[in-house]
Amino acid sequence: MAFVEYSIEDGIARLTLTRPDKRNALNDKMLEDLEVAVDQAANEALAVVICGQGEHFCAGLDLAEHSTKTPIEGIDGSRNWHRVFQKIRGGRIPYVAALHGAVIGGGLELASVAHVRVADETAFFALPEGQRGIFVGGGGSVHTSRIMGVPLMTDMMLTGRVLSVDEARQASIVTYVTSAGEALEKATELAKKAASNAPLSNYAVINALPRIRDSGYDEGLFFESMIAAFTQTTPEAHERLKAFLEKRAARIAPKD
Ligand code: 1HE
Repeated sequence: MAFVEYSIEDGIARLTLTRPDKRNALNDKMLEDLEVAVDQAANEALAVVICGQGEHFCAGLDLAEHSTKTPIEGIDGSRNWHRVFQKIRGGRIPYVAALHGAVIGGGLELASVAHVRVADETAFFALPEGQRGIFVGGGGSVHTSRIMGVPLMTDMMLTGRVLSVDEARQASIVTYVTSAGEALEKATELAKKAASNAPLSNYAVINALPRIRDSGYDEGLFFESMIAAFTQTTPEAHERLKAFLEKRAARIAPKD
């Protein structure tokens, strides 16, 4: 039985974590299944929504499996997470995470590699690695810390602080909050919007923006100019710019 269900409709793939009896805790098999689904989406989809079945998005690392590992197996395991998560974070297509219930430990690390995060009001966020005697291993010290900042992440890891969805929004961990049960619908709507962009622009947003953020000021500006020139000289950009000038493209409307 696969622990990640894959479906696709109108170019939007949906990846569902399907281990609700264990609160979608991520074991080695689920990580393998996730990689298969991520690879399939890379070949078929324009954007992806990732979500969890049951009452919770994901309770993090499967602690039962973890406790039986030797140190070197632990390193291999963590590097596996990094490899699979990097396919999400630095792939070709945008991922939107639809979060609800527990978004804990490795679950928050998984959410952190999505490009947009939506949570419903039932969501709560924690990093109880310290309580379990372990450390983040799914890239959280790199990705999650860049999203919420080192001070808040340190606080959560040291004190066991649990964030409500409103606190998560204030910390930019999520950028949309919905009523209970509506995160998936909102995430799908957002994925459709992202999917309608030029694929090269999406690629640049996903792959250039984080690198520019991590580079120096001058290097960042130079890199930006190169990407801007590269994207705006493509036939797709020409056609999209022409469509705007010929009034064939939708106008930006004020927020209602
Ligand atoms: C699990 C896991 C898990 C649940 N590994 N089995 N993550 C954590 O420290 C979070 C631990 N989990 C919890 O705090 C709670 O389970 C929840 C808040 C997520 C959900 O609570 P609840 O009351 O709905 O469920 P439950 O009764 O606690 O759990 C239901 C079952 O799921 C139960 O198994 P059962 O056989 O007794 O039915 C739990 O043992 C099981 N379960 N969470 C294994 N995480 C790459 S490094 C990342 C490092 C981390 O992720 S550290 C954080 C780990």
